[in-house]
Parts: sequence; structure tokens; C-alpha cells
Amino acid sequence: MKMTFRWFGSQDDSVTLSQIRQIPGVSGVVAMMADIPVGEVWPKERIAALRKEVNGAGLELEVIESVNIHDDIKTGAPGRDRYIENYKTTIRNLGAYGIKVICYNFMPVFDWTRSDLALPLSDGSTALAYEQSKVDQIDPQRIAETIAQGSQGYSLPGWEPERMARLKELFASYREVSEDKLAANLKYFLERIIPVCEESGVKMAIHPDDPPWGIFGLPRIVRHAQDLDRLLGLVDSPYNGITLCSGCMGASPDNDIPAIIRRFGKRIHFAHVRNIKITGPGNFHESSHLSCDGSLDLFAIMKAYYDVGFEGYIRPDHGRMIWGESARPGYGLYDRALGIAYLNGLWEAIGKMAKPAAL
Ligand code: DNO
Repeated sequence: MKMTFRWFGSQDDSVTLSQIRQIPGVSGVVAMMADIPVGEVWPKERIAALRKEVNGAGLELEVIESVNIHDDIKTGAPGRDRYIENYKTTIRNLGAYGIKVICYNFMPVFDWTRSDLALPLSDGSTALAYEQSKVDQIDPQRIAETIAQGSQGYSLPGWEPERMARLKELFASYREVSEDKLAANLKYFLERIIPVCEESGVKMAIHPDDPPWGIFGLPRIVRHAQDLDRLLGLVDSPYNGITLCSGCMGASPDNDIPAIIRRFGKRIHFAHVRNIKITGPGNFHESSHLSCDGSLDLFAIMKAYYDVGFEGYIRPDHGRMIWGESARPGYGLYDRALGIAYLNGLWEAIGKMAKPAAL
């Protein structure tokens, strides 16, 4: 596996490349370009400059999270072909600068959703949380405001203000989009871009829906193992793969993450590994990465990755806010660095137990 760390760029992150470089075992960063409007081409010069900056800090840039998908592609609107052509150009441009994996999602309107971005935990830290009854009370048209209030002034991935300003229109555009229609639109998209991925050496890795159940009456198609089966069958190429987010899919107790890893291992190109504490049906909060702090067994998860011979990219995911750090919710330095130390420890122990050294 290759351990990475998500980084939002020098203009938009409280964490610096030199800090990331000092986390033991990290080979590279996972980056994005939040200022490029969804649907537009990522220019080569920008990618080259980003790569130079990251490489200059002694880190690799091989994963992008995310190149977001324009809603016209998801709804199958007439404008979709133009955005698909742009996406193909972006894939070619990224491939030309050594990008190996693009993480993306196919969630209508909203990317990840939470009811609280700073829930106090008993140890004095804060974490992101989701409580269904609270979400049910939020007017979907106003959720962007609720989310922005807890964002500490940082931009939040997937919550682009220009899209949030058009929520009413966006909701209307999904009115006729059933889950089957959404899956058909994903197939249409993948059929056109995967050949370009194959030529460019760039693998697509879809992120599951977060949380992995329907919200606000919008269709959802990446929630559980059956969905992953369907997704991989839409275009049967290794370039059509998965970002397996343990904390996201694991929020549904029906999703057995180690079993999912064993089943889909070869098509998982990017692993997000984090823990969550399920507190009731439809309710959870994020926790430290440690197994004993959450509902997921991180040893079993890492063991499954080891057993399938995982050689892809991995990163810790959302951390708690600890030690007085002020950062983008979920994306501070400290708790994610602790998460990496723990994941590396598990990996080393699993490897050494699998192949004990001769005494
Ligand atoms: C939030 C992230 C998501 C994720 C996208 C992938 O913290 O997990 O925004 O990056 O859904 O496209």
C-alpha cells in the first residue's frame, strides 16, 4: 500500500507540505483544485505547477480527490456531452503529469452530509456527526448555510458555494431521476471516459454515498455491496474501480467492510480508512481511528487489505479536532497523523505475523 494524506493546497489548508512530509511512512498527498468550477477542464499548466510544488516538498502526487462530476452528467441533461468531453481532457491532462487515480462520487446535489461538524466527545475533542432526526429537521434549501456555519471559514469539499446558490434548481433537476436512471447516467459517463482512462493510465475510483442511505428524497446508488457489484458491471474494466471509505459505508451496520474488501479487493484503488461510532439507527459520530473507540474493527479491515494483496493508495480519513487545533473540520493535522501511525502499526504487525522472521 502507499500511504497518503489529503491536502487542499497551500492557499486553502492549515496543514503544510513540510508537516505532511514529517509524518512517518507518507509517500504523497491527495490533492484537488477547488477553484476550478465543476465541469471545466483542469489545465495542464495548473497540474504541472501543483505537481512541482508537491514534488519539491519530497512528496508524490498520484491521486486526485476529487474531480467532481457536473450535475448535468448525473441527471442526463442535454449539456452532459460537453461536460464529458471536458472530463476526458482533464483525465488526459492529469495522466500526462503522473496521476494514477481519480476519486469521484456520483451523489446528487450534496457530497457528504453531517448534522454537526464539531460534536464534543467525552475526551474534550470534537468530531463530525450525523443524527437522522436533526437532518430531517433541516430545510434542504438551507443546509448549505448550516454546514457553512460550522466550517471554521474553510471551503468544504463538494459544497461549492456556486452550486449551493442554485439548490432549488438542482433539486428540481433530479425530480425525474430515479435510481435506475442515475445508474444509467453513470454507465453513459463511464462508457465514454473509461477508454480514455485506459489510454492515459488513470484509474477511476468512485466514493460511496455518505451516509450510505437516501437523504432528502434524492436517489443514491453507491450504498452497499450489491451497488458495488452493479457499478463494476457497468463497464467491466480495471480502470472502473472503487474508493472504499470504511467510515462512510461502515455507518450502515449491514455493510461488512472486511468482507467487502475481500470481495472487491482488486477493484479498490483507493482506501479511506477511518472509524465511526454508531450510536443508534441512522446516527453516528466520527471517532479516533482506534478500533476500541468506534464501531469498526480497524485490525480486521487492515488484515483484509493485507490478505487481498492491496497495492493501492490509502489515507486516514476525517480526524477529530484535538490539542486545540483549528482547521477545516475533519482535516486537521494531529488526529489524522495519529491515524496514520496506527494504520502503519497495524500493517507492520499484520505483515510480520504473516511472515514471521526466523529467530
Ligand atoms: C469528505 C470527503 C468527500 C469525498 C468525495 C469524493 O470529507 O470524504 O468529499 O472526497 O465524496 O468524491
